[in-house]
Amino acid sequence: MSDLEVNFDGLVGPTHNFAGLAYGNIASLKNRNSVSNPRLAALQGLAKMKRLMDLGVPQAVLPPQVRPDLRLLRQLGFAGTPPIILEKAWKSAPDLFAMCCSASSMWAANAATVAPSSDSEFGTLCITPANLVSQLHRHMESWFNYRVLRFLFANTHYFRVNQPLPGVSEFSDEGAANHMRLFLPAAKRGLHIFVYGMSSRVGDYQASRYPARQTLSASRAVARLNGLSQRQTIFVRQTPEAIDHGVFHNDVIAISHKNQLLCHEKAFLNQDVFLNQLDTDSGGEVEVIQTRSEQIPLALAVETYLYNSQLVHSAQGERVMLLPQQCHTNVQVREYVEQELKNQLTLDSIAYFDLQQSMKNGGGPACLRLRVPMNKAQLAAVQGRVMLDETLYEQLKAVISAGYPDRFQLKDLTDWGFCRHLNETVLTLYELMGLPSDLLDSQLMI
Ligand code: SUG
Repeated sequence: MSDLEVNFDGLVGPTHNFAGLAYGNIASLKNRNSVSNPRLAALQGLAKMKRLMDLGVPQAVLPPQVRPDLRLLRQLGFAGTPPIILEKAWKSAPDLFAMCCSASSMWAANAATVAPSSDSEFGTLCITPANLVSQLHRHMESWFNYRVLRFLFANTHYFRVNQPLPGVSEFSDEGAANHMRLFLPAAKRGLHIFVYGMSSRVGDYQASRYPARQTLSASRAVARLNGLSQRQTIFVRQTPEAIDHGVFHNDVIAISHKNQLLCHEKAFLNQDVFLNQLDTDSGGEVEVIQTRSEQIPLALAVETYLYNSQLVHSAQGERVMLLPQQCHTNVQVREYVEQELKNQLTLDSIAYFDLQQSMKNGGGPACLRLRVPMNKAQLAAVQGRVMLDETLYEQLKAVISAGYPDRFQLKDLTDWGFCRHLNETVLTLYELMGLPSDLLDSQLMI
């Protein structure tokens, strides 16, 4: 049985910034070029991890990646020593420079899609890292994620880490942000919902304003790679209307936990048909809570990131919902959560988090974590010192407080001395987390 659900959160890196890189992600576009605070961003993310740990929910940390990514800048034709590469890129291609400096690996929900061993025909915990091909600043995370995951989940008796899908638009994959695993208590099995945004069928209604990021071909391939049978999977498409309102990933409009599915009524194309299929395929075991547009309009759901919340069971068995602070500030959303959802989801408590630095880039609580359902033996087989405990928490906090800038703009990274200082800080984090420094060699390439 995969009786634990471990949250692996991406630790925010020291170059966290607002470059407005993510077209279709309204918050990212809106905050383009505002001054960021990487230290605060990392501490806000760490505080969320600590809260989960205190609730008795197993919490792990994924390391930040090194930025600027000199390997990528070289691959794009910028040659010379690091200071020369940075200067050339900044002056002649500031957009590319910004992409190579993004700290977006913090949003671990996009790192991979996971199937527990109890669901997979391979009998191992299966992980398929996402190729993230829809945007360069995210694509560069993919190969590195693969290597980190291969390190953490190296024990092939328990784990299988696949390679990311081929890096072409037909297989555009953004990981667990477009995947929901439900658990059916009576049947004692998982049911996996794969959500895609793009149909390649001629004549199909497509989003017109913003691009869709996940394809059906990718979702089907991930299901195969993770050893999931037809009986265990449902593939459903996002509504183009939602995408055009800024729902660039499914986890901005739907959330699942155990056998509960909470979603907006505009989340899925032909939603009634999908929900009927879900009911049939689950033998009536899934409890669905749908929000009507009169209760929360799509635009408000996106603005407050209501669905980008986390639903967890504490060690004491309490049901807790963790939401972004924005859901508390907005009265309409707060009343909906506290007066309706609390009963419908039978919540014992509700907690709001200040994740403003991540939210300004369109990343809420759920974006920051990759859920890994596993059992105790598998958890014990994870390599590295990545499980959060009091000591690791204090150590990470100290390194962040001492080494991360509290005021940051992209231009700061044209100073190679400053970059090296940040790289040292990242290396210290790797040491603390028991991760081999050679994982970083390809990115440092000094
Ligand atoms: O891919 N933002 C990320 C946010 C990812 C949120 N993840 C989930 N929904 N699971 C994205 O759009 C903005 C970076 C910038 O503009 O600098 C960015 O990449």
